[in-house]
Amino acid sequence: MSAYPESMQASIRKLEETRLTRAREEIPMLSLKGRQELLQKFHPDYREGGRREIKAGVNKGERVPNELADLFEGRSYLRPEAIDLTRVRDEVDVLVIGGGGGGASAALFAAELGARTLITTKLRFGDSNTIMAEGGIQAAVGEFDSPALHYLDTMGGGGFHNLPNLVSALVTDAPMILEWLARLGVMFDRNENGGLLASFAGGQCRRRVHSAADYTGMEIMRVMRDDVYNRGIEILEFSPAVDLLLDEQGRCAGALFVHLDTQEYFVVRSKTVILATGGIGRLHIQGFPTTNHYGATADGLVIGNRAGAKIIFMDAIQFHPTGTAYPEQLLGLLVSEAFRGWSAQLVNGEGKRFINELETRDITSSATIREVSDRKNGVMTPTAMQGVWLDTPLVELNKGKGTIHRIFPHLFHRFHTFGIDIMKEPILVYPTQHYQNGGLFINEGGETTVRNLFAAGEVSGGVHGKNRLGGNSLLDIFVFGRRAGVLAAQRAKEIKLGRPGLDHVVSYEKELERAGVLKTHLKAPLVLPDYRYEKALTKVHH
Ligand code: MEZ
Repeated sequence: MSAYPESMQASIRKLEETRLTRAREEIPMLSLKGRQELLQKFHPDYREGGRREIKAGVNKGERVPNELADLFEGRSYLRPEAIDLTRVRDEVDVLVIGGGGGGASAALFAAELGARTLITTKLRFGDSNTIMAEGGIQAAVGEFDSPALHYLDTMGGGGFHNLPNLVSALVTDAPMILEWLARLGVMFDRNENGGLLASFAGGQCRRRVHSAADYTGMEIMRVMRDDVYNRGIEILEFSPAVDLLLDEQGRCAGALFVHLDTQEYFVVRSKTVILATGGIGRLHIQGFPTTNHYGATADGLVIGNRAGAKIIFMDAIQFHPTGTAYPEQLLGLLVSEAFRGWSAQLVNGEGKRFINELETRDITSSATIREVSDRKNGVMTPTAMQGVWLDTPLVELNKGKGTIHRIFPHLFHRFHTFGIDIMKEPILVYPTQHYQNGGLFINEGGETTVRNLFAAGEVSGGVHGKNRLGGNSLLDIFVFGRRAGVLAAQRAKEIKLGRPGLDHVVSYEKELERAGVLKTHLKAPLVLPDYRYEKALTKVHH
């Protein structure tokens, strides 16, 4: 018996009727012009009224999503005048803020160089978008692949906006990072000869995504956490950073924290600081659901901006084409792009394909939005959510029986819990907020425009241009985590700690006030998402 309600089954029957002919159908990739038109008409980044200018600080004039602009206009989490900056809990060489893959790798490489290193994290060590990553990590190690091809794909995927020096660092470090992870003990999928298995993601000319089934991030974090614990690196959990501290010369010199249980604040002084606070999915840009973990509330961007770090491409948000649209309990959760790499097709309510599934994410998501909102070919759920089908049984048909159990055990189990057998029935999907393509501007060493402040992973920007390719995020956190960790540890050797202060917070707020946009009722960073109002879950605009 199907777990889908009768109202959704008519379209499943249409999908089944067309499956065998569809399986052989070729849909050409769109022309550059066709892509541009589709984006401009249907991608949420281009929606009228979705973004506005920042009115104060170093990023004045930049356009960012309204939800982030609100936080940039909020008040500091703690009133600077009430802070006793002598309440110092720790004094270290390298302070790493964030407990995902970027933070863990930065800390490992800094500690390796002898730096006294501290990791702080808002929730538990490992709670992050890294641990939720499904599909895998890119690295050009295949026989007919090269970093040069990886470079071209990444630039093309980002609309050629990407900063070339960062892309070059990304793709040339990638094989070394993959080997480092494998040596640490990450159990990547391998073929019968022991070689690394690789699959396609959108926008790639070669199979280049390496996975550990469909829980690659979980497997990587298992190993990362062990290594951090084994090396005795200190970790402070449940301790969000609520502001950065700058010395008399405007260099980063530590951070101010609040303990989530006690609400007491404390200071960590540090010669260098690495922000690895992750993404912003829990701001639910334009009401979209998200794939992100609970702590993804833009904290690093908020405190980095306030401290004077430049941002780049923060107008570009990534909506992953295959967020779950049914059942409602799974709304927005990721259904890996790897499914499309393994031949699953996107199918509308009439049983027809509407886009080549290996177009980049911005294009595929825009095509789905067009299918639902403009062409009215979506499939409606009983709670009026709409989506299109991801024809997962095709994977078993094309790639052989048992492929889903082997490659997608986690997703099989997740849907099975709700009575849906994805080997026999499709999954209803709709774009979901997945990633911020931009972030804090960094150089190849991971340093931001504030001296001694580094950033790694999703909080940083530039490398992905305006649209990241699948598998480049698990890669970027380790490439730039390592680079930031190494440079911060080296730099720390030359630094004499200055006197940390919060004057920059006071002057930023004054500037907001003068511009008439200070939101006195809103504390920033948000720290935890706010689900008390209707804004959060099902308010997707079709
Ligand atoms: O890099 C990603 O975001 C990725 C590979 C996600 C996925 O679809 O699995």
